[in-house]
Amino acid sequence: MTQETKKTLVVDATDQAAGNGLMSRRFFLNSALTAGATLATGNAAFAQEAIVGDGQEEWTLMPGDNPPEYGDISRYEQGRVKRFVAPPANEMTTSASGRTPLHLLHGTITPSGLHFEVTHHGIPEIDPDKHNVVIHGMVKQPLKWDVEALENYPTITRQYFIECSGNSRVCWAQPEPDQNFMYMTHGLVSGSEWTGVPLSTLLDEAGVSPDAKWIIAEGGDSGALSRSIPLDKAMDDTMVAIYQNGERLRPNQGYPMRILNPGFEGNTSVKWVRSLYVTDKPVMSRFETSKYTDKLHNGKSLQFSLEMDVKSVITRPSNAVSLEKKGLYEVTGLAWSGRGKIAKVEVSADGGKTWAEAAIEGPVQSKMLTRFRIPWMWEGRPAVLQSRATDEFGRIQPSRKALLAARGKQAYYHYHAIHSWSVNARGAIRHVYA
Ligand SMILES: Nc1nc2c(c(=O)[nH]1)N[C@H]1C(S)=C(S)[C@@H](COP(=O)(O)O)O[C@H]1N2
Ligand SMILES: [Mo]
Repeated sequence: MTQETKKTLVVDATDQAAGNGLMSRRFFLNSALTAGATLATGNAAFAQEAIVGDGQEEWTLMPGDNPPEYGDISRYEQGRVKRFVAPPANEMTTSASGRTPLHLLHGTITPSGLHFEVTHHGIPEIDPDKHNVVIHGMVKQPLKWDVEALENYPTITRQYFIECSGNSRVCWAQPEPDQNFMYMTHGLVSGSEWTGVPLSTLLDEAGVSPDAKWIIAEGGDSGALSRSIPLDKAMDDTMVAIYQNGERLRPNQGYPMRILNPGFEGNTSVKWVRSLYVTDKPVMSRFETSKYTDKLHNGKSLQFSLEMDVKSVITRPSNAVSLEKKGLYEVTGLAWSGRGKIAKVEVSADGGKTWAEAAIEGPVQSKMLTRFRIPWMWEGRPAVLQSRATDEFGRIQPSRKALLAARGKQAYYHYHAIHSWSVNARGAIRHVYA
């Protein structure tokens, strides 16, 4: 006997928060579930007798495998992987990236195996017994540590995002909006829990000269990637990270130790760090001159635009799915700011004409991904879904038009405009410029 328990959902005008079906962020709590509303993507109804199927699936008949020494994901989830982007064949570079599939993930912590990576000279295989980081230059006493020595210090554990400032760069000048799901537009940002020693602790021990202003961090990879970090930052929240999500760093994330500069462009978070040279001027390395500088309209370039911007993106729904039927959906995504906490995320379903405030999952953490969500009643009409983040300093994510006007199409790094997903009457979703 099948019981018809679904009631029709009565949508009160007061539940509507903005045009084209956006509901109050409290809608799920207040009315939807008590009114018996079902999500358009929700459960299928079932007959009482069929609750547990016929009980004959093979995994119910025999004990399963013994636990492995290191757990892996289900073999049915093996498609949830990064996208590897190799250097273009015509370019004299070894830079490559692996991009996080944000559209397949939830929460705010990126699984370590899916953290994006950018490596300009490949991934060195470092023996931790033969690797040290040294602090030298304008200090009283040069010092060095291997990873075991760092373990003896009081560590701090914090959640931070890392974003490559080249993330979303296809959105600057590419005439057609990129449709590679989210890999190419947003896959160079990830969030992790990092554990390490505050750099200030190590600098204090070495005794920094009062005239010092910069720290030159150099990696132990074959290209010795180096970046200049302002001393103020180094004394504030920079850390030498040795753990990621509770385990030692992965080789691609900088094993056995890396610099982590919270909120700064990813390139400054030097992996495999081996040298921290204290000095009074920046080093002007390749990665702060020919790369990671921002070309302006007038042909000049901005250097040391280190802090990441306020940014957000809807991860679901996205162009990786299409809406099968009309009804209630949850729109969710991520927001972040390189300066501090996210204060507010607004969502629009009508291409920015009207906005509703999304619910934010707390506690919100500074310089970390923040998840937002809002209910949306899709009536089968065309829609343009957008999210717009504001940080605690009042920085608001700009429209693409405003960002292009301010920075010009020659810009390459630090793209952070509002991202738009268009939904057509059949429920197909595409990335659009709006
Ligand atoms: N030594 C070294 N550090 C490096 C890189 C590198 O190629 N070599 N890539 C940088 C770049 S461009 C970015 S965006 C971040 C990415 O950090 P992740 O690979 O852990 O995500 O690492 C930075 N640190
Ligand atoms: Mo980067």
